[in-house]
Amino acid sequence: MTVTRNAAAALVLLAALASPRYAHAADPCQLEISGNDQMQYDKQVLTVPASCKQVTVTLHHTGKLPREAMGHNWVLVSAADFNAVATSGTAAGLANDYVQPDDKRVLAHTKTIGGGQTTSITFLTSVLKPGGDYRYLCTYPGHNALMRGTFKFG
Ligand SMILES: [Cu+2]
Repeated sequence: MTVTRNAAAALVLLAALASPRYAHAADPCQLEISGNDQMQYDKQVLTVPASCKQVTVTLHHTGKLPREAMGHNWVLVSAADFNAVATSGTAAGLANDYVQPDDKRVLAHTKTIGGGQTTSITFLTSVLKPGGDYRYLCTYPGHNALMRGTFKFG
């Protein structure tokens, strides 16, 4: 991946906006993440303070490809369950949004969307332990190799 000078400058700006000084400007319990046609999320880490009773994650697909070809979702798991959930998600298929129905290892998940679409999921943080080791991933077949990140709570 090539990071241009402008992109680097934009990242510095985003980092500045995300600093505590500007915390009042955005609800820390509302998170945004994007996926693209290059099979990438735009964030490798999402952080939520322990004070959030519930969290909303909004996923944007900024690409153009349909969900059958480049579908993305956002699935939250304990780090230890990452590989098992990725495998059973693939088997579950698009009709189930690549998540096995009633999979207790899945702490939260969005629908699977295609280019230009947006979806969101709101969940209670009572399913999480502050300081726990959590990951998120896209369970569309093969995507978790690139589309993964760390979810920090508390
Ligand atoms: Cu994906």
